[in-house]
Amino acid sequence: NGAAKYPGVTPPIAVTESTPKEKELTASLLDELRRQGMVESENEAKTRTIVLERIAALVKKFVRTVSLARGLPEAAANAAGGKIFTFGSYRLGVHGPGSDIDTLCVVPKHVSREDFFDVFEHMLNDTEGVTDVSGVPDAYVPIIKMKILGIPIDLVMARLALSTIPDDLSLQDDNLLRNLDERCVRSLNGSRVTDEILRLVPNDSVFRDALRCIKLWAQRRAIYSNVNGFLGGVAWAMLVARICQFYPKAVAGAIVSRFFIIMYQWNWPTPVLLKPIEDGPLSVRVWNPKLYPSDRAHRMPIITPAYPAMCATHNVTQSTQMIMTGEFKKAADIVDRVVVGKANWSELFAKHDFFHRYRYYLQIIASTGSPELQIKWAGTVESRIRQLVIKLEYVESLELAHPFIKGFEQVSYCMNDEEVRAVAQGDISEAVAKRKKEDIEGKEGASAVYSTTFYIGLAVEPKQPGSIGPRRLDISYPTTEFTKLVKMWEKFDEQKMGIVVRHIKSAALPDYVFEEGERQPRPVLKRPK
Ligand code: 3AT
Ligand code: MN
Ligand code: MN
Repeated sequence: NGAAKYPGVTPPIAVTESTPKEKELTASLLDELRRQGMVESENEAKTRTIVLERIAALVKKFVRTVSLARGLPEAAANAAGGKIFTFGSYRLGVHGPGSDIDTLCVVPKHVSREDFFDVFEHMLNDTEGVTDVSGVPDAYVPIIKMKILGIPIDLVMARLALSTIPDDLSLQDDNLLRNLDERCVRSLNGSRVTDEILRLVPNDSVFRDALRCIKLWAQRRAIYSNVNGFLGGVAWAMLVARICQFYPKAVAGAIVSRFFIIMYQWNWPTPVLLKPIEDGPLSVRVWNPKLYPSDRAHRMPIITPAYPAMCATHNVTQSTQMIMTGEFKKAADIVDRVVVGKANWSELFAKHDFFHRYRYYLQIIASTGSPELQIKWAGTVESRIRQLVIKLEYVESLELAHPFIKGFEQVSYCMNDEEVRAVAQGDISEAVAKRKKEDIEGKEGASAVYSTTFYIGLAVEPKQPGSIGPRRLDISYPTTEFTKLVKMWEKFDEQKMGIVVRHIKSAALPDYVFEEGERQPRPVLKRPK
């Protein structure tokens, strides 16, 4: 029985070995990925190993210290253990030179979350080579961010209902989740999901190479972002894993070439599953469109393989689905041409054309007077942008609302309130744009304004033949509703935070959205008669 040999919810499509031609294509694809700077040097890889050894040792020291403080005898404190697991791109083996290392530390039951943000955070601060330590204990997944030897680390923690954490502990058993704090269950999830994905692909190195390629493609095409309604790293990984399951013997080039056409033709909302959804020991929700209307609303469900199964693509909207489908098609066509020798792999990684594509754009400008507050405010605004996109999708004559995947940050030095107001509205005069920090130092009434501008491209339906007059696009309702929505944030303060939505023609896009030389020369303005 061939089917049972391979992981997946269906038998593979083909179990044949790749052809010499496909192997050749794979070699040229991997060459291209190296040319694109996607692969780190041996030295960097070594540093990462050293960093991980350091974290592992620090976690053990932390557990021992707390154990002793709780009155455990020396022998028991030494046996208490403590273990780290990695997840994210590093665990999948698809990290780039600038990537962080996402790390989970698992501690025994007598070590608390308070200890983590108190004892451990202090310990980190006192350790040489560790810099930029910052704990966020009240996050949905509480986290300590830091750098070790310059490499960014995201560290989360889970406290298990065990008195010791042995070095060979595996997190696969769902029963480990019993009686845990919700935050611990969430912290364990990232690692359990990545481990399960790796367990469910037939060949790790084929999966890695193919995923590296898909990640780079999605980043270049500006469709790599979970918050904005596209797909994040975990979702892209699961899609590639599913294609690997369909072709267990194929090489990476073959996986990539099948990927785009299969995803283009996928019969959404049929979910992408790497294994059957299972029930488990907790009373938590498992993704189930038959039971939950909100799960039924998922347009491109891609379901995580570890219990409790969740949808990794909750944020996809009608517009972002259309955009991704269009990108799958374009990529499939490029790959077809690569296969027959009429195109180069580099074409697949061409930069997106977001700022050339539309005639009208919405600018969403979030501003405050301090860098710390700005991070929080801009993050809040960004996380609500998909609500604006959904409302825009209801506007008659709007075909599509295309959110760009990142905001543009600026600092403007203003001499007075009038300038501050203008900047918050998106009007940065030449005088303000030129001003430097030193220019306002010590000046009374002067201040810095931090702003982050997000963009949404608007595709307007072509005018119906025979209709009279210009097409009117009324977006006042969605934009007003959106401003109201972001102002409902519990920490919103009208005095300190600004939010402005305005629509502009493409010619009014600021230079900073373009790369050097990317902008087409502007048409010469007609002189008024
Ligand atoms: P990079 O190579 O680091 O850019 P990555 O896939 O590792 O890519 P992240 O480090 O941002 O991306 O995320 C790794 C995992 O951490 C993915 C997800 O399980 C978890 N994660 C990321 N952001 C959040 C968040 N805001 N809340 C909860 N979990 C998150
Ligand atoms: Mn990461
Ligand atoms: Mn991270």
